[in-house]
Amino acid sequence: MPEQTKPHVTVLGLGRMGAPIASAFLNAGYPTTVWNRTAAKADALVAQGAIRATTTTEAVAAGQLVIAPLLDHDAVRQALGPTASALQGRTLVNLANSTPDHARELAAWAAGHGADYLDGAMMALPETVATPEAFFLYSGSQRAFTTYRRELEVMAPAHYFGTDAGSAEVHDLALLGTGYAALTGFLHAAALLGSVGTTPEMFAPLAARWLHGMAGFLPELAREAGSAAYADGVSTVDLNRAGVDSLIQLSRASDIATDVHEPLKALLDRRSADGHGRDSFSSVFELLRSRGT
Ligand code: FVH
Repeated sequence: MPEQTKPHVTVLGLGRMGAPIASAFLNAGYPTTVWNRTAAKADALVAQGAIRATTTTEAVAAGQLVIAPLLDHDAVRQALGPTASALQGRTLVNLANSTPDHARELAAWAAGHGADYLDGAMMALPETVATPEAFFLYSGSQRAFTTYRRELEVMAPAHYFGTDAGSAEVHDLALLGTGYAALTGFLHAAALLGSVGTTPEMFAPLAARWLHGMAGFLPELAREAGSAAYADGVSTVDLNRAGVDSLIQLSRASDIATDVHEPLKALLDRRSADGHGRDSFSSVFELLRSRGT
């Protein structure tokens, strides 16, 4: 694509995520305007070729595509509040972490001021921006996603979850929940291993290898939960109930908190008591899913 056909991009917020995002657009040859509440954070980007805006209104007016990797919902409202009249005809991509309802509220607010709105969630660390390791989730205006997909992919591979602006945040929270369970499990294990002299640093590579293997188990888990077919699983409720029970007993004996695994034990106990001990482990899904689905 010739340079002159690239849309002008504005990046509002140059924190740990915003700075590498703005830098990625500059590296990709996009005319880029930047704004940050603490103005000095723009200096390095201006040296790289970015245009400095001194107000958010000036920043929004400069860009057809306005990307906001700000701290949170309040920061977005405070930064964008004064810019309402400049938003007409722009596409706003809100990358701040927020709730689905906040995303929907902003979508309605942006639409009320004549802007297309995409809500985004960044599944990335600052150093992985603009690498294939990162991926960003989007929902909201289909037109915005289609029109600016190439620009969105400058930041990270882009996944679209439909026109409900809150949907990207729901998927973001679902992924965070998956990660929290694994990471909390790791911290519990590291505490447990302290009693036999294995440090967290020594354990981390082993845990990473195990989690990699566990990830390979996800398609089977998904197939079973998706079709409610739990009869042929190789790893049953009762088998895992015994495993989790041993883990809790060892934790108690080692004076380590059992808070991480007690809830799982309670779910497995319930499944077993309900006569599903020989079903696959994945049948715990029946206790977690909404009764309405
Ligand atoms: N950092 C991470 O590892 C994670 C990776 C996954 C995604 N999260 C979310 O990304 C959003 C931005 O996070 P961040 O790490 O870039 O955050 P900071 O480095 O703290 O930068 C925050 C920027 O927001 C500006 N800001 C804060 N409050 C206001 C306000 N009231 N008005 C205007 N701007 C505001 C702040 O400005 P300043 O402090 O430099 O003046 C920064 O530009 C976030 O949702 C993560 O959950 C990050």
